[in-house]
Amino acid sequence: MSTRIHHRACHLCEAICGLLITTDEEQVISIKGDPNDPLSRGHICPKAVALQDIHEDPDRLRRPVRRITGADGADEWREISWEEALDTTAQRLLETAQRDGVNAVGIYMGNPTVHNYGMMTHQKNLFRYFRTDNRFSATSVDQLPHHLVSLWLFGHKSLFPIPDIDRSDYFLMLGANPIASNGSIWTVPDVRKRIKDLKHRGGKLVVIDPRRTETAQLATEHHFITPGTDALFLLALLHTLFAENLVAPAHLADFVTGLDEISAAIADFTPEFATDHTGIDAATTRRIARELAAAGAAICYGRMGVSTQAYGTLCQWTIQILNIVTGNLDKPGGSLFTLPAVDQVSNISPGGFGRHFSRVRQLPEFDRELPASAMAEEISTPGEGRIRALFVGAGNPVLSTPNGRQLDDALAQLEFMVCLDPYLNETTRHADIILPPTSPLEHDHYDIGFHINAIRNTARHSEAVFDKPEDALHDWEIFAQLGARVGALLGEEPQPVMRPDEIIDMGLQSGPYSARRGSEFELSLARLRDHPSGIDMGPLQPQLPARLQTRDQHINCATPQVLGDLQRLRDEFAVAEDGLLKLIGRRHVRSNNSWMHNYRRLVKGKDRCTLLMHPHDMHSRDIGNGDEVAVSSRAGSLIVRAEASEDMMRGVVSLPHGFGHNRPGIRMDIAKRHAGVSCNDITDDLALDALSGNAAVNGVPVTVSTVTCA
Ligand SMILES: Nc1nc2c(c(=O)[nH]1)N[C@H]1C(S)=C(S)[C@@H](COP(=O)(O)OP(=O)(O)OC[C@H]3O[C@@H](n4cnc5c(=O)[nH]c(N)nc54)[C@H](O)[C@@H]3O)O[C@H]1N2
Ligand SMILES: Nc1nc2c(c(=O)[nH]1)N[C@H]1C(S)=C(S)[C@@H](COP(=O)(O)OP(=O)(O)OC[C@H]3O[C@@H](n4cnc5c(=O)[nH]c(N)nc54)[C@H](O)[C@@H]3O)O[C@H]1N2
Ligand code: SF4
Ligand SMILES: [Mo]
Repeated sequence: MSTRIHHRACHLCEAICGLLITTDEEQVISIKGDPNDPLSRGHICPKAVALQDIHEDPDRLRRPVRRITGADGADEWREISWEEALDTTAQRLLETAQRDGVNAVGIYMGNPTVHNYGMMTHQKNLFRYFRTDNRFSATSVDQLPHHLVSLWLFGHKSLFPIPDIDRSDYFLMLGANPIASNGSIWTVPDVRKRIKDLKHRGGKLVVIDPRRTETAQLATEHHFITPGTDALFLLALLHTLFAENLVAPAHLADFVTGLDEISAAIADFTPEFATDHTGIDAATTRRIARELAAAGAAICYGRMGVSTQAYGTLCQWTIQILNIVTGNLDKPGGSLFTLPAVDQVSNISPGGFGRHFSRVRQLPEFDRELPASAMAEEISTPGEGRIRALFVGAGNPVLSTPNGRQLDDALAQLEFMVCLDPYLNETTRHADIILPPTSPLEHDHYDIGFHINAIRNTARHSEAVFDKPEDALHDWEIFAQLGARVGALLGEEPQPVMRPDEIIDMGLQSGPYSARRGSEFELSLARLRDHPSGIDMGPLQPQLPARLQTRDQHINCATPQVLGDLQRLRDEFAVAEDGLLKLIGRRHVRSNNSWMHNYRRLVKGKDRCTLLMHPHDMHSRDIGNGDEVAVSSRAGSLIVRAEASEDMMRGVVSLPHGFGHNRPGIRMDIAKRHAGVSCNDITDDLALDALSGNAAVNGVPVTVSTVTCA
C-alpha cells in the first residue's frame, strides 16, 4: 500500500467544501471533510463522494468522439485522435464565420464553467476569434437579475452583497433553499449549523417560499407565497418602511441617493394591494418590515425562486434597496462585499446591458450574452445572422433551458456542433464532435468564481489528485489548442500560453493580500501550496464607499430601468388571476442540475422526479397519490407521477429540473434507468423577466389532469 492524503476542494456546488481524499496508487479509498478548512470546517454533503464516481464512471468519455451517420440513418460514435478532433473543430468554426459572418457561430457555456477555473481563464483563447452576438450561457436561466442589479447599484456585475449569517440577528430569505442547494451567490458551507447558531443566539430566520422546504422547516417562521408575486411583497415591505419613517440608511447616507424618488414611485404598492396576490396578510407584511428595521443586524436575501420568475430583476433590486434603507448593507451581520485574494472586480469588465439585441425577438444582451431562451429561434429562423455552427461547453441546455424540446429540434438543424463535455447526453448527442476533458481529480483547482461570494475571505489552491493520463487534455488545454489552431489558420504566429495556476499566481501576487500590497498574508501560489487547507483572511469587512465601482462612488438607488418596470407589474396585477396551477422547481441534495444522475450512490432510493401537489388540489382533480398525471403548459406536456405533499402551497405544483434521460442515443447507463422527465419540456421560452431577459422557469401556468388508460 502507498496511501496518500490529498487536500482537494469539492467543485460540485458553490459551497466549495474542503476535502481530504485518501488514495492508494490510482484508487480512491475515501473522501472526507477537511476539518482544517477555514471556510467549510469539515462539512461535506452526500455529493462529495461523487468525485470518485465521476472519475471512475465507465460512461465518462476519455477520448474525442465523432458522430457518423450510417447508411440506415442511425448515429454511431467513433473515437478519433485529438489531432483530428481539434483540427476539424477549428476549421469548421472558422469556415462558418468566414462564409456566413461571425454571428453564424453560436456559443453556449454551462454552469460547470464557473466551477472549473481553467475554463474561466482560457476560454478567451478560442472565443477571441469569435466575437459573436450569439453567445449564451446558463446565466440567463439563473442569476442574471443579480448581475444587473449589482451593475446598476454598485457599478460591477460581480459585486454581490453576501449575507453575513454568522453575525446576524434577523434573516429574511425568499426563494432559496440552501439546505438542499448548499447556498448560491452565497458560499456558505455548513449552512445548517449556521442557521441553528443564528437561532440559538435568539436570531430569527423568516422564509418566504411556495413550498415548506427543508430550509423553511428549520426556520423560525415560514410563509407561503403565490409564485411570481414576490415583487409585490418586497415593495410592500419597502412601502411600510417609508410610510412608518423607518428608513435609516445610517453609515450609507453620505453616498446613497434617490430614496425620495423611490418612495414616490412605489406609493401605490401597499401591503393591502400585495396581500390579494401574494397570500401574505398585510399585518404580517408590516410586522416583518418593522422587524427588519428594528433588528441589530439584518439580512434580506433571495435566490433562484425570486430570480427566475417574471419580476426577477425587480425582486433582486428591491431586496438590495431593503438592505440599504435599513442600513444593513456593508455592515457586520448584514450583507457585505467580499475582498477575494484574486479580485475579479478589479480584473474583469464591469459588464454592460442592452448594447445589442437578439435578431429574432430583439432581446437585450447582458455582458455580451443573449438570453438562452432565444437560442432555439436563433438557430432555426432563416436569414442573415442565423446560427449555423454551435460550440457548447459544460452545458446541457436541452434539459436546462425553457422549452428544451424546441431546442432539441433546433440543434438537429445545425451544420456543425462541437461540445466540450465528458458525457454523451441529451445535448451532446447532437454534436458532430465531443471533446472530453480530464476528470476533476486530474486537474488542479482554484475557486475564482466562488471566493467572491463567500462568507469569509479565504484562499485555497488544490493540486490534482491523479496525474493526467497520457493522451488526455484539460479543459483549458483544449481551449488553448483550439485557439492556437484558429490562429494558425489565420496565419498568426504562435503565442505562448500561461497555465491557469500561473495566471492565479499573478492574481494573488498583485491582489489585496499580496506582499507587494503590504499585506501580512503575503499570498502567492507557493504560499497556498504550503497551506493546502487554505488561508483565512478573516470575516467580511465594511468597505464602502471605496469598493463601489460606480463612477461617482455613490449608490444611485433610483435605477430608471427598474422604476420603469413598475408599470408592467401594475398592469399584470390589475387583471384577474388565470386560476391555473403554478409550476415551480425543486432541488435535492443528492442531485445537481442535469448531470449527476449517473452515479449509483446518488440516485439510489425513491424516485425524486415526481410532481409534488397539495392533497386538496389532487382531490379536486380526482388524482390519487402516485397516479400518473399529464402536466401541460403553452410550451408542451409531459407525464409524471403525482406525489401528495402538505408542504406545497395550494395552487402550486413542483417538479425538479435536469431529468429526462430517456432520449435515444445517450450514453449514461445509470441515468437512463432513473430517467424521469424534463420539466423544461413544459417551461416556456416566451416567459421571461421582460426587463432582463432572464427565463421565468418558476411560476409557469399549467394544468394537471389524470392520464386515462386506453
Ligand atoms: N426549470 C428549471 N430549469 C433550470 C433551473 C431550475 O431551477 N429550473 N436551474 C437553472 C440553473 S440555476 C442552472 S445553473 C442551469 C444549468 O444549466 P447547464 O449548465 O446548461 O446544465 P448542467 O446540467 O449544469 O450541465 C452541465 C454539463 O457540463 C458537463 N460538465 C460537468 N463538469 C464539467 C467540466 O469540468 N468540464 C466540462 N467541459 N464539462 C463538464 C456535464 O457533463 C453536463 O453536460 O440550469 C437552469 N435550468
Ligand atoms: N443539491 C443541489 N445543489 C445545488 C444545485 C442542484 O441542482 N442540486 N444547483 C446549484 C445551482 S446551479 C444553483 S443556481 C443553486 C440554487 O440555489 P437555491 O436558489 O438556494 O435553490 P433552489 O432549490 O432552486 O431554491 C429556489 C426556491 O425558490 C422557491 N420558489 C419557486 N418559485 C418561487 C417564487 O415565485 N417565490 C418564492 N419566494 N420562492 C419561489 C422554490 O420552492 C425553492 O425552494 O443551487 C446550487 N446547488
Ligand atoms: S456541499 Fe456537497 S457538493 Fe457542495 S461543495 Fe460541499 S461537498 Fe461538494
Ligand atoms: Mo445555477
